[in-house]
Amino acid sequence: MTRRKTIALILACAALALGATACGGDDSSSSDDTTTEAASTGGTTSQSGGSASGTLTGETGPGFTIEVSQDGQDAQTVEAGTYTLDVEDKSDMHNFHLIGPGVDEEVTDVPFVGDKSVTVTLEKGTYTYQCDPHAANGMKGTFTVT
Ligand SMILES: [Cu+2]
Repeated sequence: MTRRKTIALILACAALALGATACGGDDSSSSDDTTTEAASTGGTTSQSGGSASGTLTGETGPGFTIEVSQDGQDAQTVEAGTYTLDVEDKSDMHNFHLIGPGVDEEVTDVPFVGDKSVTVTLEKGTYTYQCDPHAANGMKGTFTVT
């Protein structure tokens, strides 16, 4: 009985000691998040002519998800230009709506199910894609055009 207690105590101490050192040594790397987000350089940049510069893929449904991807990856930063936007609408309860500088395009409406393709010209700024009935429930996303 007494033996057990002693062992438990020793173990507890060891754990405490370990915890203490772990905590102590942990403070070294509070990286300063200096995001070089460059307070936006002036507006006039190449408006790369009329030709399509790529393809974006949109997907809405069948669940409460919506996304835009480029080259198979979630689109987060996209270069300005003209794009073919292929939207796959997998549900009759969701739509696909793209909103941003110069664009306010409901590519598919709620009852529509299937694929639709539109051409969009993206300018610098932030674009939001959403399902209108469920945007408030988080069924939306954004990407940045640079
Ligand atoms: Cu929806």
